[in-house]
Amino acid sequence: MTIKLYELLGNEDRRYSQFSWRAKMALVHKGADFEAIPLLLTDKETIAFANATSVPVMVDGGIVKTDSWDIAVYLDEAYPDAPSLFGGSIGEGVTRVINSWCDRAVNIAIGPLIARDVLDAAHPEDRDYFRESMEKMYKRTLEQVQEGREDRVINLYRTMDPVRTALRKGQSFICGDGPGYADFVVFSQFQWARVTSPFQLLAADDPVFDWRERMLDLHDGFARNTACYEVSGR
Ligand SMILES: N[C@@H](CCC(=O)N[C@@H](CS)C(=O)NCC(=O)O)C(=O)O
Repeated sequence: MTIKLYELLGNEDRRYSQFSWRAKMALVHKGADFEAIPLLLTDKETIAFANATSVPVMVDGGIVKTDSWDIAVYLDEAYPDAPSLFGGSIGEGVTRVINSWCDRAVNIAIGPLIARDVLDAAHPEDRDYFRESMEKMYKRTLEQVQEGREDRVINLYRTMDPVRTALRKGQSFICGDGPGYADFVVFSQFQWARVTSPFQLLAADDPVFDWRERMLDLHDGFARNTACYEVSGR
């Protein structure tokens, strides 16, 4: 049966929900048959059946999951014969830490660098809502949040140091020789930026840049082949 995955629809078909990218990468890794259903940020009606106000929302037969982490845990439990996302309970525990670190550090490092660009990447019908909710969160205008980003991108470089160090030690992915859910979580942040902003986040000589390229190459370029800003060296 085809799994349904609700995600966000942006301007010119940009799929800009980073949490949905986590779920989509997990589904592709699992080899699952799934259909991505794009909806507007302001369309809460379509996902009301799930008691959700945010995406991703996943429907697999009678099972409904409304959080990216829960989707990953469900997929590994429900489809144990497909390639693993966590590699067992120790991996799940460690990935949970990566998930929190990503939400609290990587997301926070990238968000202010692209905040105003994301407004343009949002669907025109969602822009008022997006600006209002984001400016309430940041307590500043999106223009003010993004201003001076060239001087602040160093914060992202520093934030990524644990990943960079591991890659320099010779592992190709955060999960080791092959990718797992921890890679999808961190990658989702860079994919969000790639889909919404032309701003250069990574230098081409950064090992994190090469890792991001490997992530984009997975599954015949599944993540590469999406509406985005493709600028070399970012
Ligand atoms: N913890 C949730 C977060 C989901 C989330 O915040 N999704 C955003 C899009 S990336 C959303 O739908 N926001 C709804 C809104 O701002 O109204 C998860 O991991 O799934």
